[in-house]
Amino acid sequence: MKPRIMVTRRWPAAIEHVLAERFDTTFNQSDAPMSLAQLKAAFLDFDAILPTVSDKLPAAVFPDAEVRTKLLANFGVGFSHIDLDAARERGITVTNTPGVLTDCTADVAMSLLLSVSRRAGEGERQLRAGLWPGWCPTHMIGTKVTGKTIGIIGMGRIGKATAKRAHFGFDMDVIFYNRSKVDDEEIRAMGARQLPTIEDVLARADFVSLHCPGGAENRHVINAARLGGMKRGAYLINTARGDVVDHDALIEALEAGKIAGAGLDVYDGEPDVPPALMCMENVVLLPHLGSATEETRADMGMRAVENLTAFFERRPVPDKVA
Ligand code: 8YV
Repeated sequence: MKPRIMVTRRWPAAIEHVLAERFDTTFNQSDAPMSLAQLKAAFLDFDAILPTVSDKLPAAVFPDAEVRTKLLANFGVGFSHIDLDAARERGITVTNTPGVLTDCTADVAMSLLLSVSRRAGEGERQLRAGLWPGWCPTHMIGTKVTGKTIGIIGMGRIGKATAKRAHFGFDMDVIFYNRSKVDDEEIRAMGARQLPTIEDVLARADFVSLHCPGGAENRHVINAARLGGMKRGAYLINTARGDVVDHDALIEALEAGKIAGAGLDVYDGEPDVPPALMCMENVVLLPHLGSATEETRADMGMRAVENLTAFFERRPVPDKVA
């Protein structure tokens, strides 16, 4: 008998085909995420659930009764939407999809950095509205990127890929904060300097790019005090998780002109975005596009398939996080 699996969102056809072939697969047919009640029920009916970042799985969603689910194979590298302790308590294995979305997410970080500093969103809005007054020496002047300092918070795979793009592509100096020591060939090749505290990085960087995980531990890592400690006129880029930034404090720092702008791909409580941010010209807002390329979504799907296959063949799962 094939394992029964629940896929919470629709995926590219090729991935769905592989899943349907290998497993007894149920796809959530709705375009909307499943409700908490539906997710809770799924734990009783399916051997594995394949959630995404749009499925919140706090402890309350895990049923108290004996569950059928033995594996949560998350589509995505970030898993702060899943309560790992609740999973462990019920003997449920959790996997993610690391590595395959590194490049595309770093690309989005750089495109936010370039767009916000060169006022691309604002310029495009003006042009489309038919309001472009024509070329003029003082029209929509932005900030030069080449040769500036980028501060990376969280030097994991995506942080490093972003740093490489910034350094080798734009001649930027790289400074970074990471909880544990990072010292390898790639770091040395970039001349990247690890600083002891987040404050040290914020005080020196012209662009701060966030690449740490979300969840309780990093909630509001970027708060009012830290925004206050950024260089005046610096930019904040977030492709990590929305809860890493205190959005109210960010709005205040932007309104006060303390920082020059922000480029955001993720939001606390997404898809809701604070209305104040929507009205700001110096903010570039993307709808969580980090991994959204055909190639990467296919790779993420296949990585989840590998985890599922290994698990049900009783082999070690490649990407176990709990
Ligand atoms: C994914 C992401 O699209 O992988 C992650 O952690 O943030 C995104 O790029 C999303 O998680 C899909 O579940």
